[in-house]
Amino acid sequence: MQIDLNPRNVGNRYPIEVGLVGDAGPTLRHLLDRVQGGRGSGWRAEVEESVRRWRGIAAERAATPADPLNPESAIRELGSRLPADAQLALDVGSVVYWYARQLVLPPGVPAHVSGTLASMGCGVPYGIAAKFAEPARPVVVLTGDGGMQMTGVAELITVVSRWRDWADLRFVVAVLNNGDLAEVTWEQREMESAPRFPESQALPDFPYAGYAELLGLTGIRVTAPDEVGAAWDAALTADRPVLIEFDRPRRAAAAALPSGTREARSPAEGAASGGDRNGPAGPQAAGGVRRP
Ligand SMILES: Cc1ncc(C[n+]2csc(CCOP(=O)(O)OP(=O)(O)O)c2C)c(N)n1
Ligand SMILES: [Mg+2]
Repeated sequence: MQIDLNPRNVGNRYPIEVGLVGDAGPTLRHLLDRVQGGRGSGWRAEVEESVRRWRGIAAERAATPADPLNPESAIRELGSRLPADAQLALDVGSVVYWYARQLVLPPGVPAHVSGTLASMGCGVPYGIAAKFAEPARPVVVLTGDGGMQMTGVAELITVVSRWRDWADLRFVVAVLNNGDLAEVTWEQREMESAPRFPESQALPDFPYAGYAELLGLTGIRVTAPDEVGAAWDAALTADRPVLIEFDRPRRAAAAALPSGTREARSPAEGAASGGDRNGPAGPQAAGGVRRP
Protein backbone atom coordinates (compact mmCIF):
# COMPACT_ATOMS: atom_id res chain seq x y z
CA MET A 1 0.00 0.00 0.00
CA GLN A 2 1.39 3.41 -0.90
CA ILE A 3 0.04 6.79 0.16
CA ASP A 4 1.25 9.77 -1.82
CA LEU A 5 0.12 13.32 -2.40
CA ASN A 6 0.99 13.01 -6.06
CA PRO A 7 -0.76 10.28 -8.07
CA ARG A 8 2.20 10.15 -10.44
CA ASN A 9 4.36 8.78 -7.65
CA VAL A 10 2.04 5.93 -6.76
CA GLY A 11 3.65 2.64 -7.74
CA ASN A 12 6.52 4.29 -9.56
CA ARG A 13 9.25 2.49 -7.64
CA TYR A 14 7.90 -0.69 -6.10
CA PRO A 15 4.97 -2.93 -7.04
CA ILE A 16 2.00 -2.09 -4.84
CA GLU A 17 -1.38 -3.64 -4.16
CA VAL A 18 -3.26 -0.48 -3.20
CA GLY A 19 -2.51 3.13 -4.06
CA LEU A 20 -4.06 5.94 -2.04
CA VAL A 21 -3.76 9.56 -3.08
CA GLY A 22 -3.84 12.03 -0.23
CA ASP A 23 -2.06 13.55 2.72
CA ALA A 24 -0.49 10.79 4.82
CA GLY A 25 -1.85 12.09 8.17
CA PRO A 26 -5.60 12.20 7.42
CA THR A 27 -5.36 9.17 5.11
CA LEU A 28 -3.85 7.09 7.91
CA ARG A 29 -6.49 8.30 10.36
CA HIS A 30 -9.22 7.17 7.96
CA LEU A 31 -7.49 3.84 7.56
CA LEU A 32 -7.15 3.36 11.32
CA ASP A 33 -10.91 3.64 11.70
CA ARG A 34 -11.18 0.61 9.45
CA VAL A 35 -8.48 -1.53 11.06
CA GLN A 36 -9.91 -4.55 12.81
CA GLY A 37 -8.49 -6.61 15.62
CA GLY A 38 -6.80 -3.86 17.63
CA ARG A 39 -3.50 -2.18 17.06
CA GLY A 40 -0.57 -4.53 17.34
CA SER A 41 2.56 -3.02 18.83
CA GLY A 42 5.03 -5.75 17.82
CA TRP A 43 5.93 -4.31 14.47
CA ARG A 44 6.35 -0.83 15.88
CA ALA A 45 8.72 -2.15 18.54
CA GLU A 46 10.69 -3.93 15.83
CA VAL A 47 10.97 -0.71 13.79
CA GLU A 48 12.02 1.26 16.86
CA GLU A 49 14.68 -1.32 17.65
CA SER A 50 15.95 -1.23 14.06
CA VAL A 51 16.18 2.57 14.10
CA ARG A 52 17.96 2.51 17.46
CA ARG A 53 20.44 -0.06 16.16
CA TRP A 54 20.98 1.86 12.93
CA ARG A 55 21.68 5.09 14.78
CA GLY A 56 24.19 3.24 16.95
CA ILE A 57 25.97 1.94 13.85
CA ALA A 58 26.01 5.46 12.37
CA ALA A 59 27.54 6.87 15.56
CA GLU A 60 30.15 4.10 15.59
CA ARG A 61 31.05 4.78 11.96
CA ALA A 62 31.44 8.49 12.60
CA ALA A 63 33.59 7.82 15.65
CA THR A 64 36.01 5.58 13.77
CA PRO A 65 39.30 7.43 13.38
CA ALA A 66 40.59 8.09 9.86
CA ASP A 67 43.73 9.64 8.56
CA PRO A 68 43.41 12.57 8.30
CA LEU A 69 39.60 12.96 8.37
CA ASN A 70 36.55 10.73 8.58
CA PRO A 71 33.98 12.29 6.21
CA GLU A 72 31.06 10.78 8.12
CA SER A 73 32.21 12.61 11.21
CA ALA A 74 32.60 15.87 9.27
CA ILE A 75 28.98 15.64 8.10
CA ARG A 76 27.68 14.39 11.44
CA GLU A 77 29.11 17.42 13.21
CA LEU A 78 26.85 19.64 11.12
CA GLY A 79 23.78 17.94 12.60
CA SER A 80 23.83 19.59 16.02
CA ARG A 81 24.62 22.96 14.43
CA LEU A 82 21.98 23.10 11.69
CA PRO A 83 19.86 26.23 12.10
CA ALA A 84 16.17 25.39 12.50
CA ASP A 85 15.31 27.33 9.35
CA ALA A 86 18.15 25.95 7.21
CA GLN A 87 17.81 24.48 3.76
CA LEU A 88 20.14 21.74 2.56
CA ALA A 89 21.28 20.97 -0.97
CA LEU A 90 23.26 17.89 -1.95
CA ASP A 91 25.37 16.99 -4.90
CA VAL A 92 25.71 13.38 -6.06
CA GLY A 93 28.45 11.14 -4.66
CA SER A 94 29.51 9.64 -1.37
CA VAL A 95 28.32 12.72 0.51
CA VAL A 96 24.74 11.56 -0.09
CA TYR A 97 25.49 8.42 1.90
CA TRP A 98 27.05 10.38 4.75
CA TYR A 99 24.07 12.75 4.77
CA ALA A 100 21.59 9.86 4.83
CA ARG A 101 23.46 8.07 7.59
CA GLN A 102 24.60 10.90 9.79
CA LEU A 103 22.16 13.80 9.63
CA VAL A 104 18.80 13.86 11.37
CA LEU A 105 17.17 16.97 9.99
CA PRO A 106 15.08 19.16 12.28
CA PRO A 107 11.40 19.23 11.27
CA GLY A 108 10.91 21.85 8.58
CA VAL A 109 14.46 21.66 7.20
CA PRO A 110 14.22 20.49 3.60
CA ALA A 111 17.01 18.68 1.74
CA HIS A 112 17.29 18.73 -2.02
CA VAL A 113 18.91 15.73 -3.73
CA SER A 114 19.06 14.56 -7.32
CA GLY A 115 17.21 11.43 -6.34
CA THR A 116 16.24 9.89 -9.65
CA LEU A 117 18.73 11.07 -12.26
CA ALA A 118 21.60 11.48 -9.79
CA SER A 119 23.09 14.27 -11.89
CA MET A 120 26.45 15.32 -10.52
CA GLY A 121 27.00 19.04 -10.38
CA CYS A 122 23.54 19.76 -8.97
CA GLY A 123 24.67 20.74 -5.45
CA VAL A 124 25.67 24.39 -5.73
CA PRO A 125 22.94 25.15 -8.33
CA TYR A 126 20.32 23.54 -6.02
CA GLY A 127 21.67 25.67 -3.19
CA ILE A 128 21.40 28.82 -5.26
CA ALA A 129 17.86 27.87 -6.25
CA ALA A 130 16.98 27.32 -2.57
CA LYS A 131 18.38 30.74 -1.76
CA PHE A 132 16.41 32.40 -4.54
CA ALA A 133 13.25 30.68 -3.27
CA GLU A 134 13.87 31.62 0.39
CA PRO A 135 16.58 34.32 0.68
CA ALA A 136 16.00 34.71 4.42
CA ARG A 137 16.94 31.11 5.18
CA PRO A 138 20.54 29.87 5.53
CA VAL A 139 21.63 27.30 2.96
CA VAL A 140 24.14 24.48 3.34
CA VAL A 141 25.44 22.67 0.25
CA LEU A 142 27.19 19.30 0.66
CA THR A 143 29.26 18.20 -2.30
CA GLY A 144 32.24 16.17 -3.49
CA ASP A 145 35.16 17.57 -5.43
CA GLY A 146 33.84 15.90 -8.59
CA GLY A 147 30.58 17.84 -8.37
CA MET A 148 32.54 21.01 -7.73
CA GLN A 149 34.65 20.45 -10.82
CA MET A 150 31.55 19.83 -12.95
CA THR A 151 29.63 22.99 -12.05
CA GLY A 152 30.24 24.13 -8.48
CA VAL A 153 33.43 26.04 -9.09
CA ALA A 154 31.79 28.08 -11.84
CA GLU A 155 28.55 28.55 -9.93
CA LEU A 156 30.41 30.17 -7.05
CA ILE A 157 30.65 33.12 -9.45
CA THR A 158 26.85 33.27 -9.44
CA VAL A 159 26.94 33.25 -5.64
CA VAL A 160 29.42 36.14 -5.68
CA SER A 161 27.17 38.16 -7.98
CA ARG A 162 24.08 37.67 -5.78
CA TRP A 163 24.91 37.13 -2.15
CA ARG A 164 24.76 40.76 -1.08
CA ASP A 165 21.05 40.82 -1.99
CA TRP A 166 20.15 37.91 0.29
CA ALA A 167 18.30 38.70 3.53
CA ASP A 168 20.30 35.97 5.27
CA LEU A 169 23.89 36.00 4.07
CA ARG A 170 24.74 32.47 5.12
CA PHE A 171 25.48 30.15 2.22
CA VAL A 172 27.83 27.35 3.19
CA VAL A 173 29.41 25.06 0.62
CA ALA A 174 31.11 22.02 2.18
CA VAL A 175 33.43 20.21 -0.23
CA LEU A 176 34.75 16.71 0.49
CA ASN A 177 38.03 17.02 -1.37
CA ASN A 178 39.16 13.41 -1.68
CA GLY A 179 40.80 13.70 -5.11
CA ASP A 180 38.60 10.88 -6.35
CA LEU A 181 35.27 10.03 -7.93
CA ALA A 182 34.93 7.86 -4.87
CA GLU A 183 31.38 6.66 -5.12
CA VAL A 184 31.99 5.14 -8.54
CA THR A 185 35.41 3.85 -7.55
CA TRP A 186 33.70 1.80 -4.88
CA GLU A 187 30.72 0.85 -6.98
CA GLN A 188 33.07 -0.64 -9.57
CA ARG A 189 34.96 -2.58 -6.95
CA GLU A 190 31.87 -4.00 -5.45
CA MET A 191 29.67 -4.59 -8.47
CA GLU A 192 32.35 -5.54 -10.98
CA SER A 193 35.24 -6.65 -8.78
CA ALA A 194 37.30 -4.07 -10.67
CA PRO A 195 40.19 -2.41 -8.87
CA ARG A 196 40.38 1.34 -8.73
CA PHE A 197 41.27 2.73 -12.15
CA PRO A 198 43.11 5.99 -11.44
CA GLU A 199 43.13 7.13 -15.07
CA SER A 200 39.36 7.44 -14.90
CA GLN A 201 38.76 8.02 -11.18
CA ALA A 202 41.42 10.48 -10.03
CA LEU A 203 40.53 14.16 -9.98
CA PRO A 204 42.95 17.03 -10.52
CA ASP A 205 43.91 19.06 -7.48
CA PHE A 206 42.11 22.35 -7.03
CA PRO A 207 42.37 24.85 -4.14
CA TYR A 208 38.64 25.13 -3.33
CA ALA A 209 39.03 27.25 -0.19
CA GLY A 210 41.70 29.43 -1.81
CA TYR A 211 39.46 30.00 -4.81
CA ALA A 212 36.57 31.05 -2.56
CA GLU A 213 38.89 33.60 -0.95
CA LEU A 214 39.97 34.83 -4.35
CA LEU A 215 36.31 35.49 -5.15
CA GLY A 216 35.85 37.54 -1.97
CA LEU A 217 34.07 34.79 -0.06
CA THR A 218 35.48 33.06 3.01
CA GLY A 219 37.42 29.85 2.50
CA ILE A 220 38.24 27.45 5.33
CA ARG A 221 40.46 24.40 4.88
CA VAL A 222 39.97 21.63 7.38
CA THR A 223 42.80 19.15 7.66
CA ALA A 224 42.33 17.59 11.10
CA PRO A 225 39.35 16.22 13.04
CA ASP A 226 39.61 18.82 15.80
CA GLU A 227 39.08 21.62 13.27
CA VAL A 228 35.73 20.34 12.02
CA GLY A 229 33.39 21.79 14.64
CA ALA A 230 35.00 25.22 14.63
CA ALA A 231 34.75 25.34 10.84
CA TRP A 232 31.01 24.67 10.88
CA ASP A 233 30.56 27.22 13.67
CA ALA A 234 32.48 29.88 11.76
CA ALA A 235 30.61 29.19 8.54
CA LEU A 236 27.18 29.30 10.17
CA THR A 237 27.87 32.62 11.89
CA ALA A 238 29.67 34.32 9.00
CA ASP A 239 28.61 37.55 7.34
CA ARG A 240 29.12 36.13 3.85
CA PRO A 241 29.10 32.83 1.97
CA VAL A 242 31.73 30.37 3.17
CA LEU A 243 33.34 27.39 1.49
CA ILE A 244 34.66 24.69 3.82
CA GLU A 245 37.14 22.38 2.15
CA PHE A 246 37.52 19.09 3.98
CA ASP A 247 40.94 18.07 2.83
CA ARG A 248 41.49 14.41 1.93
CA PRO A 249 38.67 12.81 3.90
CA ARG A 250 39.08 9.05 3.92
CA ARG A 251 36.48 6.51 4.83
CA ALA A 252 37.88 4.88 7.93
CA ALA A 253 35.61 1.92 8.19
CA ALA A 254 36.24 0.61 4.70
CA ALA A 255 39.97 0.93 4.81
CA ALA A 256 40.62 -2.78 4.64
CA LEU A 257 38.48 -3.72 1.69
CA PRO A 258 40.56 -4.94 -1.22
CA SER A 259 38.94 -4.81 -4.63
CA GLY A 260 36.27 -7.36 -5.28
CA THR A 261 35.77 -8.76 -1.79
CA ARG A 262 32.66 -8.64 0.28
CA GLU A 263 32.28 -5.70 2.58
CA ALA A 264 33.57 -5.61 6.12
CA ARG A 265 30.85 -6.66 8.53
CA SER A 266 31.36 -3.82 10.98
CA PRO A 267 33.24 -0.54 11.01
CA ALA A 268 35.59 -1.80 13.67
CA GLU A 269 36.34 -4.95 11.73
CA GLY A 270 37.00 -3.00 8.54
CA ALA A 271 39.29 -0.55 10.25
CA ALA A 272 41.05 -3.23 12.22
CA SER A 273 42.22 -5.24 9.28
CA GLY A 274 44.55 -2.72 7.73
CA GLY A 275 44.83 -0.02 5.11
CA ASP A 276 43.59 0.24 1.59
CA ARG A 277 46.29 0.51 -1.00
CA ASN A 278 44.08 1.15 -3.96
CA GLY A 279 42.74 4.59 -3.18
CA PRO A 280 40.32 6.46 -1.00
CA ALA A 281 37.90 4.27 0.82
CA GLY A 282 34.30 4.63 -0.17
CA PRO A 283 30.70 4.41 0.87
CA GLN A 284 29.75 0.97 -0.31
CA ALA A 285 32.33 -0.80 1.70
CA ALA A 286 31.33 -0.70 5.33
CA GLY A 287 28.43 -2.23 7.17
CA GLY A 288 25.38 -3.83 5.68
CA VAL A 289 23.47 -1.02 4.01
CA ARG A 290 24.80 0.38 0.79
CA ARG A 291 22.20 2.79 -0.48
CA PRO A 292 20.74 5.78 1.29
C1 LIG B 1 26.74 13.88 -14.57
C2 LIG B 1 27.15 12.60 -13.90
N1 LIG B 1 28.26 11.96 -14.31
C3 LIG B 1 28.64 10.81 -13.70
C4 LIG B 1 27.89 10.28 -12.68
C5 LIG B 1 28.31 8.98 -12.01
N2 LIG B 1 28.78 9.28 -10.67
C6 LIG B 1 28.01 9.19 -9.56
S1 LIG B 1 28.79 9.62 -8.16
C7 LIG B 1 30.22 9.92 -9.00
C8 LIG B 1 31.45 10.36 -8.28
C9 LIG B 1 31.24 11.61 -7.50
O1 LIG B 1 32.50 12.14 -7.19
P1 LIG B 1 32.65 13.31 -6.15
O2 LIG B 1 31.73 14.43 -6.47
O3 LIG B 1 34.09 13.64 -6.08
O4 LIG B 1 32.14 12.65 -4.81
P2 LIG B 1 32.83 11.46 -3.95
O5 LIG B 1 32.03 10.23 -4.24
O6 LIG B 1 34.26 11.37 -4.34
O7 LIG B 1 32.68 11.89 -2.52
C10 LIG B 1 30.07 9.69 -10.38
C11 LIG B 1 31.14 9.82 -11.40
C12 LIG B 1 26.72 10.98 -12.30
N3 LIG B 1 25.93 10.53 -11.31
N4 LIG B 1 26.39 12.15 -12.90
MG1 LIG C 1 35.49 13.06 -4.69
